[in-house]
Amino acid sequence: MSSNESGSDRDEEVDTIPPPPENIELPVHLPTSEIWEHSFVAGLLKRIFAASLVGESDSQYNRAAAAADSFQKSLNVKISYDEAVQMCNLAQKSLMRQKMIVRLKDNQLPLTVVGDIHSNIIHLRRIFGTLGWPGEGNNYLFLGDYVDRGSQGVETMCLLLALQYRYPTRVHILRGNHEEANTTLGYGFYDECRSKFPQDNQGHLIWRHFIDVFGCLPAMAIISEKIVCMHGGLSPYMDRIEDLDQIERPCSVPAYGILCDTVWSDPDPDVTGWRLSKRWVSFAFGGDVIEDFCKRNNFDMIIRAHQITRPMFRWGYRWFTNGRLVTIFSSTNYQNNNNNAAVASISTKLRIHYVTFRCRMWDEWQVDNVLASDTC
Ligand SMILES: [Mn+2]
Repeated sequence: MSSNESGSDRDEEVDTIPPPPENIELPVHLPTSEIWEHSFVAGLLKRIFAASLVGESDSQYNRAAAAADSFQKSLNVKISYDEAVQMCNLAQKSLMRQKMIVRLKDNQLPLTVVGDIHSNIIHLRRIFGTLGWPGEGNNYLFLGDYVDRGSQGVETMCLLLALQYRYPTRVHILRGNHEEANTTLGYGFYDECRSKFPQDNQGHLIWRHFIDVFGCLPAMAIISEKIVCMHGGLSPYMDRIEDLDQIERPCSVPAYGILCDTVWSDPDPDVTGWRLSKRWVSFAFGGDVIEDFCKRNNFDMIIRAHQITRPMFRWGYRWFTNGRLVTIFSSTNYQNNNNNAAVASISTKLRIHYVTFRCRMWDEWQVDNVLASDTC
């Protein structure tokens, strides 16, 4: 595969939300040896798959609420404190069976790579409804940033953890910079836990459980030895990929170093080499760094998430360095930006096809009138 070749694939646009499967029996397409059967996990998945949408039609954003987008709507599913605790406990064990770097083989293709979700569980379900429910023949790799900046981080996290538990060879979830105590304290997930579980100290305790899970998440995936995926980007401290494998989990994301950069750094077309990041954490790196890294490690390309910039609003993804790196962002209407969103689908022949999900407000708003957000 050459990365330019994959860039020329015809893109597909999707602007409908498929209904949840009518038969909410979970798919049994896979051999039973690949399914970790657990009645609690299966029950939770069925409930989330079958849940209806509820709109906040009284809001001042009536028009948007009527649109079939995530904006001002939520998924009607209630997860109890005990259920969330149980899911976290199971997830930790499941995640710790994997290494810090997940190595996906040819028999784990086709694979859909998904970028930032940020608590937008409705859009997450829309992705599954369009590209196939997990366990039905399509595999998934998530690049982190599941929580914060939205209202259903608990539900999003429980859905992803349940899927990873049930289909451990078919669903993989990596760590983003928001899967960390400090970030969740500042961007909404901690407050969401407190408001959803107000009794006693349950909100704080459930947040602690999720933080323990975050500490177990792997930080990088390598697909067929050719495509490397992470949330943020490269690190000047990482000579060889294997350096990341040396970090012991559970762990927090430190203020500097390989793991910090893997979840925080960004490519920058105006930079040569390394420069301190405008985020005040980690670095920005240039195209020369990307080329050098791919050559040294024999990779074709890098797929990462972590950013939504104005040029990405139309298609949800953006190329750097002649297609050697691509950024994907997978949540529509992020922070009311009316942006479209994309996922990258990788075929069994390692050809990449981008699917853009249309934000319902896209046609009605002029992109020039809204502020670009550069931080995720
Ligand atoms: Mn991020």
